[in-house]
Amino acid sequence: MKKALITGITGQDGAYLAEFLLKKGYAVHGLKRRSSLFNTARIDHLYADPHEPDVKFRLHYGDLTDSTNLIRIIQEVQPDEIYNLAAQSHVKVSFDTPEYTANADGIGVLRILEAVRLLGLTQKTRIYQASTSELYGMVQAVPQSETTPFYPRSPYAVAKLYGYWITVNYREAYDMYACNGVLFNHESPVRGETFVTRKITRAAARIAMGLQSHLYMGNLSAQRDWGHAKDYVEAMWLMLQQPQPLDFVIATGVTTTVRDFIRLAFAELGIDVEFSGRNENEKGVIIDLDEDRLAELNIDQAKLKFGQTVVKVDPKYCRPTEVELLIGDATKAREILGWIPKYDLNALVADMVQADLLEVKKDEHLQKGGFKTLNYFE
Ligand code: NDP
Ligand code: GDR
Repeated sequence: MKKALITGITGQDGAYLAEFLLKKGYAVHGLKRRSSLFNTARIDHLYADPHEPDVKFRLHYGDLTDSTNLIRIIQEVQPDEIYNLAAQSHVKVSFDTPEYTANADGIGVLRILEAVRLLGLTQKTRIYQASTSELYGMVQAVPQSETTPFYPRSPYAVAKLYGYWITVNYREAYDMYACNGVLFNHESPVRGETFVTRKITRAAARIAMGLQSHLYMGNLSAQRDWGHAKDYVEAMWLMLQQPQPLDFVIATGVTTTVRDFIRLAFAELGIDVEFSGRNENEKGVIIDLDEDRLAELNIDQAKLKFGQTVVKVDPKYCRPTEVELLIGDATKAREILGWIPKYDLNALVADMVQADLLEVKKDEHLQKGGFKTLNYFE
């Protein structure tokens, strides 16, 4: 039985990857940070009582900023594959916590590679490094592929640039099987609530149900190549099953503005939104309601009004330096890995919006029963 160690197992990708590897028959070990509240909501369905014999899913307390702890866990687990997904992964937050982000997202990668080298596991353990389309930053050429030059635009991207190159360097210097997946944005119903897609789908569902009146956004013109996390974790695994370690771009090849993602999310609920105004004064307004769709989803139309402003701009959500346009060329992954995504943008939006609508309906029941629900929207 193959053993995998996933750092960042409590995050979006970690959860999907753990589920994927367990289905493939792997024993899955995960690195989990200590926190004052449980932080395992995304992987609770995979949990197995560690007191039972032959448990295939185990968690270890650890942190990418603590090398002694990483060495101990890797020594204990002796993994065939390490997926290094742990990171302070929010680009805007990296401007607020640049030093920590560099430590976890940059030097953290070195700590993993060094641990494997020091433990004499270079010929046994294959390593996947979670690299990112943020490396392309300021647009040099589109679509972006494995040969497009990097120009990072945030402390997050600069830290990930170090992670990218130290992975390449250890591969070349020590003959390690280590590779970078340069993944473009990928989302899902368990995407962190402060990333733009989830912020939108969650707010659209709450606005439809009358629990919130509008949504504050940053740069509506940014363009992203959005895929589904379920498709992307399969690509991570495929990268570690090849005869040679190579770096791959993973993307859908379709780019969309934040503004259009908002339109699609509301449209999934039967609400037509149009935008007017410019920059800070831009706003999104309800221009039509699809009565049949609203009825089908049990949404009370009386809570929605034509002309209601549902999107406003707050510059505090803009970044000091922005990445305006990402669109990936995943030809190499298609040709060598045989990787083809199953979800397109419409399927992704539908999956996320429907999941959030269900959550909001649950919240509505709780509120009617006098219970408090999560009410935080940054
Ligand atoms: P999430 O933010 O959902 O998950 C990040 C994970 O890393 C969480 O498990 C988090 O733990 C953990 N983590 C954060 N800091 C540390 C640390 N110092 N030590 C140990 N664990 C830590 O990210 P995603 O799942 O979306 O992304 C996975 C990886 O892929 C990240 O490295 C990200 O930068 C990268 N990436 C993501 C893309 C995307 O579109 N999703 C695209 C390209 C790259 P906790 O739950 O305790 O916070
Ligand atoms: P990104 O994702 O920075 O691409 O990084 P995010 O969803 O945060 O932003 C995408 C784009 O939307 C614009 N935007 C807003 N973003 C947020 N979060 N909140 C807003 O209110 C808002 N309004 C507009 C942003 O300016 C940006 O242009 C994600 C992360 O998962 C990284 O870890 C990963 O490496 C990259 O994707 C690929």
